[in-house]
Amino acid sequence: MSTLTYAERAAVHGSAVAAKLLRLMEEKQTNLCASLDVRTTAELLAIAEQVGPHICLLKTHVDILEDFSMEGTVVPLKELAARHGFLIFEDRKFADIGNTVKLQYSSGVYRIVEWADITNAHGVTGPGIVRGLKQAAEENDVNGDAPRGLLMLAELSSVGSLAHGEYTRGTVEIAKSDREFVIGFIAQRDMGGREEGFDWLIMTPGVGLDDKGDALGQQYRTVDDVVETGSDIIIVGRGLFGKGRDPAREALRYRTAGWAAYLRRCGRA
Ligand code: S5P
Repeated sequence: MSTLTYAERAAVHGSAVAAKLLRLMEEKQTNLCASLDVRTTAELLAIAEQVGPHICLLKTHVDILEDFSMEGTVVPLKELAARHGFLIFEDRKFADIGNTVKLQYSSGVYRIVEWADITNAHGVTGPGIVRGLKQAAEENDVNGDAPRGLLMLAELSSVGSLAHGEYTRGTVEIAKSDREFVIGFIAQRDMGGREEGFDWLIMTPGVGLDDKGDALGQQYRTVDDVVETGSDIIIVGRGLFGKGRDPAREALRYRTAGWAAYLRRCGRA
């Protein structure tokens, strides 16, 4: 795993969006990504406002929202992102042939490519998925001011996941097909690649300090555990806002734990 600081990595990173994210992590001193699986735009924006000062990234599942619209949801969310200084990650988990995912990324109700800095994809369909998504990202970025990055789903947090062994290795090979657009992985541990010149960001969901899991197969690991095994960004959802929790307080708690674990890993603690 990387023992460099986020600032050191930002300075030389080949992806504009990864460099931007790493820079703001260092400036804000946070490696926390808030995952807000909520049903209404009002809830999304209210929690985003509370956790905004503590996060580097906000992860959405916009297809859960009952009232999504570009004007009502995306515009205020982008305003919050600019005000608090965080990027937006739509957890779309694309999993189709290149031509189809290109359309899913750029059209329909959500037009994800227009507003999400980062999205993600499964490797199951092969490297065409990266090419299709990249074409949509390039076509959207006509002015060169909308850099986009893709994470590949190398491993999953849920019980009985099939994403391990050969599947994970194959997904890492797909990630190597595009050095600039693929910025890293959703994974539970480091995925290597540094000897070949890759500096992938590892983002890890399934993080919780108070619960072990849920009734539907989710499994939680602690902040220290995931950062020690190579996670660069901790993704926390219900740990922040579930069970009547106070999102601002919990975000500060996870942020503090995540930053301390990162400093220890870099030998700076
Ligand atoms: O392996 C995974 C990958 C993802 S992206 N396991 C996950 O749980 N996720 C996502 O992370 C999931 O879709 C959800 O949005 C979030 C975890 O939410 P929590 O409430 O369990 O922290």
